[in-house]
Amino acid sequence: MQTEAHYQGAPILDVDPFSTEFLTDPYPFHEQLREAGPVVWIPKYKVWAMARYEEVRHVLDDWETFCSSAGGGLSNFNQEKPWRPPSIILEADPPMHNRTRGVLAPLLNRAALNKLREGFDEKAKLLVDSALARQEVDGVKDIAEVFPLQVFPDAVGLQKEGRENLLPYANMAFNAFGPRNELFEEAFKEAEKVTDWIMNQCRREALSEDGFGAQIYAAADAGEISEQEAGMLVRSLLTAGLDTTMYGITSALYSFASFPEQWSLIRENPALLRPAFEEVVRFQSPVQTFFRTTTCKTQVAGVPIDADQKVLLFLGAANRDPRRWEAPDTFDVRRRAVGHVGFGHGIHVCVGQMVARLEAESVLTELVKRVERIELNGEPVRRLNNTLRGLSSLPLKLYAAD
Ligand code: OVM
Repeated sequence: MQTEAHYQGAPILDVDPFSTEFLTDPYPFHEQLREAGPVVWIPKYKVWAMARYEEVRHVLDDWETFCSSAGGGLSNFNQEKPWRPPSIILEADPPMHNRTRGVLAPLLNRAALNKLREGFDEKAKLLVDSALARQEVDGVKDIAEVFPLQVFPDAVGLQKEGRENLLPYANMAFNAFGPRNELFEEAFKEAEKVTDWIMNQCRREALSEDGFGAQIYAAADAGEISEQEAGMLVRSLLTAGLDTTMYGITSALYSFASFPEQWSLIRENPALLRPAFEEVVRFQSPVQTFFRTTTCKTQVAGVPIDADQKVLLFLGAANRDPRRWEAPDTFDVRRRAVGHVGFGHGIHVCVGQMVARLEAESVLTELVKRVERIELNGEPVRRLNNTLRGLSSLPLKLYAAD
């Protein structure tokens, strides 16, 4: 790595944010990116990068200059064919974005989700029953990957058969935000079979009559969107709604196993549980990066940026920017973590964030009630992904409260 050279007045950083080295331990690279300057040029991918909180927020606020319709990943849809028809919400600008978001948002707000809470809590209780019975569990394979699969596909209204395609599809989509590296190629090995199943489940006839899917089609019946757009919004839920929450719950379990005194704080004061999950999202940033594309010549912090350029936003680095956060590398459930950009920010801020919170709160509430201590019981195994940061295995030992 080197920082001496400059490009259009900005430091050049010769890093590969999608390399094994970077993804395994991003923190030293994040610091280097933040300290190099407010805007950095990454020659390997010919992209502008921002890792400081202020600039990341600024770009996310200015959706007219930094658009999403050219893709949320490295690929520039103005120049390259997307791997799938672009999302009509994530990869769309106003006015289209507002119309599609207007359909999804009311289904996923806190009031609407309250109807799901009881069912989620029951499932969480059963899951913690069996985890406690075993005492030694894998936090990923036995909890974080299990719970979302027990609640989310049912909430959407999916058939039971073929649900094993959901995770591979999400893994494809999140790797596809990065370059065509080995992670990308590996994820796409069964792309056709997985994609076919997903697209089939997006049809009205494949969905139950009482889930998010049916509610999306009701918006088509009401004339807010077309029938085809309804299918595309179901696809968005299936893409963004499952893997992300698994990574979120994994992040929570990993944080509390690593910092047991923080678990004790929540046990003593369960009111801390909600703010604690925000701190988990800030501290671990399960979604590490997103891209925007410039719609015109602009400048950020004095650095001129041409039109049609890709801008890489390091959400995870912004969430640990010492310019914004006190002791940013300390996991502290008592801090005010609100304002983190782990769910993004601005018009594209995660529309499903209340589902994520509800799932995490269900699991953590049950654990807080019944588990005195969560101990690491072996080496966690990292799962690398071009966008998501998480684990494939998290050996834990649970100590029941009496
Ligand atoms: C989508 C979508 C939305 C957010 C994240 C995401 C793959 C996808 O609309 O398909 O990640």
